Amino acid sequence: MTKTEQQAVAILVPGQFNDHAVGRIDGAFSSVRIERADPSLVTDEMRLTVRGIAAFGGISAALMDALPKLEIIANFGVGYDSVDVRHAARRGIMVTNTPDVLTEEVADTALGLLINTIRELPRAEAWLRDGSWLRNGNYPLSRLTLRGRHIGIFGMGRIGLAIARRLDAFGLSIAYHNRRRVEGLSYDYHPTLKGLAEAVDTLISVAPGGASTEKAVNAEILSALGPNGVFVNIGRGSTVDESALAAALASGSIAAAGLDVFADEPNVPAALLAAPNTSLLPHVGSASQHTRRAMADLCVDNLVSWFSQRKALTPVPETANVKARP
Ligand code: NAP
Ligand code: 8YV
Repeated sequence: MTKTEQQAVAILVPGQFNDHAVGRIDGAFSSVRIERADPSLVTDEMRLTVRGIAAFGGISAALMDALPKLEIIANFGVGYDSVDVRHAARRGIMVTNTPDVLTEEVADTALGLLINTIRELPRAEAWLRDGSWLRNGNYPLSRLTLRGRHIGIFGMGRIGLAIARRLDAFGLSIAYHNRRRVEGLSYDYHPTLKGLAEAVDTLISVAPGGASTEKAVNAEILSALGPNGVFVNIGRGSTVDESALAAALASGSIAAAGLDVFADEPNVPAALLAAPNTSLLPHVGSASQHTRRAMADLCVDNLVSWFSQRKALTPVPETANVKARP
């Protein structure tokens, strides 16, 4: 396909999207904007012309079916649990994501969240800013410490490994749970999440969302961490039973939690907001201008490569065998 032919290819961009990505899509293709990824907003012209989607949020089977010419969904993010990828594979639609370019940023955020949770740094800063230091003296000593902790990583993939590398430098012991042992990795492997939770006092979840991890972190897993236990979630909110987490924090079944992700974003359960032993972030794991630009570039590079070379750069495993139509 020539550059001029490519400029006629219609790419649907639902909802708000990264500005740099939109600029590049506008330059390379013919972009089509709709308010949200809702099949009822698809016009007859879109049905006839849209061959790609640049996706920031969920893409349903119904939206795919409303677009008979759809060939590729380029997801802005490494996690693609909000895209109905099985339906895409059945329909021969390629799905791509943005691995690697965000790994170090998300690992940095995970470490920040872990320290904030354990050493109460956001509360200490609030103490300074609201005049409590002047009025009441020093901020109370933190009940918890990172020293001597045993860390369990649920999801020892790209980001899990980057978190582990950082924790190595902190001198902490590390173990992990995946469905499969990672070849050549010396950290203790636990074939079950329960086994991991029993062996550690600090659980960091960086597992993907989806059916296989839905509410995997439940009351039983949390109580296995023990009363000194800390839970940090930088993966997906759906992996946690949030009611059980709120109950565990309230009863002292675990000591504290740090959360960057929630089951129904941007809604955060009131019990987690009110809990004094939570440190909460609004899903900012990868949210620096630097990293979001790199994600935007990879998202758009996938579209460009698909239409110019007929090959995706970073296909998700479920659609890795999807071939471009002749
Ligand atoms: P990855 O390299 O694919 O790692 C995922 C790991 O999870 C793999 O090691 C996988 O091992 C394990 N896993 C998957 N399903 C599992 C299951 N059912 N039970 C146990 N382990 C399971 O992905 P990544 O690049 O590290 O990203 C991980 C996730 O982080 C993303 O999917 C996304 O949800 C989240 N994320 C969040 C942010 C944020 O802003 N907070 C940013 C980026 C990514 P096995 O296949 O052997 O089980
Ligand atoms: C983004 C993420 O915030 O990559 C992921 O899986 O969760 C984050 O980097 C999100 O994908 C933006 O849509």
